[in-house]
Amino acid sequence: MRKVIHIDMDCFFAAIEMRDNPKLRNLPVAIGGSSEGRGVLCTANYEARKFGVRSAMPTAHALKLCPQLVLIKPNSSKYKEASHQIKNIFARYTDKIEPLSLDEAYLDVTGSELFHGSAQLLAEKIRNEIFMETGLTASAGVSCNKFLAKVASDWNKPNGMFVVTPNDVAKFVSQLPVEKIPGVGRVTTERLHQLGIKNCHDLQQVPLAFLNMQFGSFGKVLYDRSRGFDNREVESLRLRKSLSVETTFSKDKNLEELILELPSLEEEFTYRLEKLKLRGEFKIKQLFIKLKFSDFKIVTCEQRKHEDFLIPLNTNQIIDSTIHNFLKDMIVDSFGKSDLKVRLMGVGARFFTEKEAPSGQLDFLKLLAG
Ligand code: TTP
Ligand code: MG
Repeated sequence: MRKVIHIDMDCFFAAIEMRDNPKLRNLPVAIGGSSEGRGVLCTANYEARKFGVRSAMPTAHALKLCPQLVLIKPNSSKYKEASHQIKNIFARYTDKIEPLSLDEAYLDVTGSELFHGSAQLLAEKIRNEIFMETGLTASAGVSCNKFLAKVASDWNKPNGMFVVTPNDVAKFVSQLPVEKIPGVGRVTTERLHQLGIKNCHDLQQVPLAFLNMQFGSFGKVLYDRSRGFDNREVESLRLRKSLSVETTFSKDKNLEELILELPSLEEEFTYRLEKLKLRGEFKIKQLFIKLKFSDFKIVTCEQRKHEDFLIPLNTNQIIDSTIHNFLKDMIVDSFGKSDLKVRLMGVGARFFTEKEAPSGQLDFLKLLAG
């Protein structure tokens, strides 16, 4: 049985601005771009939320809802500093920390013997230390897996905490609205509602095969979460050693056709890497290509030395033409002189671990949350 704590800071950017300027404390405050430049809001304090002001809302619209709204431009260095402070506090209690963004992380505290193993008391201690050392409030969820801990941290927000014990799980999930399941956005919610499925109790009545048919691989996630199941590990950055994406073709491909498929895999890879970047710093050690032939034989080709090419610093477009050509050459190498066609192709990267990471040269992923 795991013990997971999910910590999420309350109206993070806005709370920092209110801390630094107490005059703002009782006013509706939002952080974001100006209404002239078609700006949007990063977040708003709880006072502004009473008027319906929300994250990602166009500033112009927010000002219509709440004309007295105090608008502040983002100060990202301050937010990063507070983010570092809270991560240092987490590190006092566990090394299994999975940051999800600047203000949010999962902590696996299964092995902790503090407070006689009470994760609830430990979460209380962490919230206290955050407040004492940063002047900011955090909310916490405590449970036996990531899903339940995350939902629980939202339960008594702001400045609150909620525990779902193993005995409470069935009762807790059965009344949970489907839109509370992380990953269920507006579109999935609408589709579930059309099917007459409003909460997890309704969802539990639906066979897995039907969910698979309606929602593809997300069907299994819905099936599990509606029962309170989630066996994903808390993945600390140090544990993350590689990232790969692959695709199985509906019809087997020859060499030329494989190369035509490369850009879409590169795009998917870039997208996944961008998402990882939000959680920390990753330095690529080695790229690789994987091919599975029609006889199911697998061939991989790895870049031998990272000095083989230099990835331009500070580029947003991670896969440029140099890397594209490099991957293309690896596909040609892996394919060799085969008479067979290929049913699956993958593109991946292995990362430097913290200890191995060279300084400087491969620093192209200087990351937001790092
Ligand atoms: P959240 O934790 O989603 O929001 P929050 O901390 O402001 O409010 P809550 O009390 O509901 O947790 O996001 C954390 C910070 O990330 C937020 O303060 C601003 C930033 N952010 C954006 O810049 N854009 C966005 O669309 C969102 C959702 C957040
Ligand atoms: Mg938050």
